[in-house]
Amino acid sequence: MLRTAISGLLGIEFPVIQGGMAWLGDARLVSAVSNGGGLGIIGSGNAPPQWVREQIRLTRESTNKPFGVNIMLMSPYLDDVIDVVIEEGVGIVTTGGGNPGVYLSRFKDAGIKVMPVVSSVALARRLERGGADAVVAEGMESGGHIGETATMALIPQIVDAVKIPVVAAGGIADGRGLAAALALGAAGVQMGTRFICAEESSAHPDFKRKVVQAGDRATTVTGYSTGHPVRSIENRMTRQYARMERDGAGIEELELFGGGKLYLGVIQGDVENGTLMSGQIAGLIREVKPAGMIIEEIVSEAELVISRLSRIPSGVING
Ligand code: TUI
Repeated sequence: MLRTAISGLLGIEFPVIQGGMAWLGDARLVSAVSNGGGLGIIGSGNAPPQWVREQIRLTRESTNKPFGVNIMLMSPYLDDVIDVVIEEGVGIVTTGGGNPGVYLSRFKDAGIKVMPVVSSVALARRLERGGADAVVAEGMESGGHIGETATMALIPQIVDAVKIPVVAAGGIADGRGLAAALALGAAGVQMGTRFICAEESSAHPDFKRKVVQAGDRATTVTGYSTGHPVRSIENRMTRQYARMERDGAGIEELELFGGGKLYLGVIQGDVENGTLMSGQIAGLIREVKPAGMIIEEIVSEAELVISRLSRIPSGVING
């Protein structure tokens, strides 16, 4: 059940993809997600190319299922990371944080399936023309670097604009979300925040606790003034950053202040002074559990929701 165009394209059992989170998308989480029938994605973020190569090799030691690498287009090591991904024979790439148009042919020539993460109809159209195999359409409910449009509005507009499969991301953490995404025309979902709280995630236990304890209004967006808005859990770091933005700090000063804060928060566990990138759906997450169980539960819940909806007699809603 629940096989879609995306499970066929990627060779995975369930249409559930793990977002390529910087530092957290390491071999342990990626292999757990892929072994659970989803698609694990190594999050290259700003990491040096050696780290990415090592994670690719470690992942292969722990799974023979498909997995991918997310390439963060603002990385200072971008070209070297692309070389590593091609040299290592990775089969699937997602991109984030920019327009991957100029790199598409390099990936395609290497036989890599490419799924850029987009937050607008215009970019989805352009990348389809450039040869993208699918797009991940990411709403502004997501954690990390975000666009402007919410998932509920973005997905059907992108679905109508392109012929390639569309994966929905942003604000999805359970089977209701997966069913809703399918109803909007998506072929699957990508989840980041839900997998922060996978048992196999290397997120610091204090960061996992912050996500589990988060309510619906726990996150905030900083960085509009730099052109790179980022959603994270509100803490001393985001309040200080917002104060600096209000006081007219320049991009350089803000970038200097923000530098290294993601690792500090999510790996080292400094939940007040670090950046805790997380989506709005953190409020729905109540416990840490194994990645395989997360996937199993979301798929079986989506199947239940879909079968309930399909049995609704016309005119009776929620009956
Ligand atoms: O990329 C993400 N989310 C991210 S990247 C990231 S790395 C980071 N690390 C430290 C500080 C700041 C960032 C954290 N979260 N999501 C995919 C995504 N891509 N969302 C939005 C976009 C996007 C933005 C602009 C895609 C294309 C784009 O194109 C602009 C253009 O040139 O057309």
